Amino acid sequence: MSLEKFAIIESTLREGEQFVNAFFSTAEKIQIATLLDTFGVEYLELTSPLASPESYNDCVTIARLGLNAKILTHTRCNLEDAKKAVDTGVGGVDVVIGTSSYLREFSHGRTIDQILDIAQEVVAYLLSQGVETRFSTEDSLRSDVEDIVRVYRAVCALGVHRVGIADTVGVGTPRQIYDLVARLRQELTCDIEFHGHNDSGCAIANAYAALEAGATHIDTSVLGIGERNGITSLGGFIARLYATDPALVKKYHLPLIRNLDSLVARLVRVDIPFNNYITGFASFTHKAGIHAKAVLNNPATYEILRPEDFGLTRYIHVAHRLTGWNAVKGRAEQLGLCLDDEQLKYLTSEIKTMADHGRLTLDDVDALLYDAANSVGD
Ligand code: HCA
Ligand code: CU
Repeated sequence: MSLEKFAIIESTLREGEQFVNAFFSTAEKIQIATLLDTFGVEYLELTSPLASPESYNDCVTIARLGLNAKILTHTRCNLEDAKKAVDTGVGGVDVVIGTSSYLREFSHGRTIDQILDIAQEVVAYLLSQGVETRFSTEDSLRSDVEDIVRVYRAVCALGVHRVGIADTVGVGTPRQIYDLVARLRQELTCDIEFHGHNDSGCAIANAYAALEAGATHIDTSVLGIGERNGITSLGGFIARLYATDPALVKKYHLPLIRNLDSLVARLVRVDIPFNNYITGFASFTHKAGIHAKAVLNNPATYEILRPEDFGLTRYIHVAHRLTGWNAVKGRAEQLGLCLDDEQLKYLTSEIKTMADHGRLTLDDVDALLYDAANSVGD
């Protein structure tokens, strides 16, 4: 497994801009880019300079910010686009062309032989300009493997830095991705990037499988925003790696995930989903009595992510009918109240009965605990 050596290509400012609600002003792009850079991603991918005049200017501006992350832009695989990309002064260019029969037939209309020619022409040009160069096939999962291997071999022979595979429609399973990357790893000496959409919920697992099979670069976006329902989420990918071994992500400034998720959610006008990795509002909330008891004794019983490492805190939810007396005791201790075990057990049964009749709040529970503590000795 090559999990230790990987880089993140953060595409919130490219794939993320393709999310239905996304519109980022130049100032907002700079804010996102700067925060991602402080977080520690190795690359930032920006929208094609051909998309609009402002997109061109934004590439120039962000390339000149002097960030640690390498600035990439993303274009179609033709010479005109590649030249414009180089003109912006970015450090690298990601080119992509569709190789599936769907895209060959219904999008650009080229044959594999024509793709081979244009790929070599564009890659040779980009390399001659001294920029880091990546060549990727769109819809790789629905392309003929032998076709894409042939094209990758040709660009690899020219010295391309990276080839990319893109699960453009989110159809791949972890096993398919693993097998495809493993095959490419055998065939090629250059780096391998994976870009995966999340239409069937596999984007994070697929990115992880790609790494296990020898991929070196993974595309992400904050909250996973992108075309349709998006791609591998930055926070989710980090959670996946951390769960394997926290050392894998110690190069990143983990507490900034919360800032990144909040910033991007605000800018694209969505709430952070309740079940989001790390930053969902319920991500570190424990509810059932059995869970609460064990977590109070040792959080590792039910937590593979330590909230402290992400600048977050756990919450034990006590105001409901699944609660247990250890959780109630924990709450009484937080409030500095002196109640013995018998009282706590009695109060727990009271809470359960009250909760059977409707929603309880923490204030309701606190009031009960305060009353009981104040009446001691009455
Ligand atoms: C796109 C398609 C793309 C490209 C991915 C890549 C995809 O919207 O341009 O360059 O690796 O999912 O295929 O995002
Ligand atoms: Cu994509």
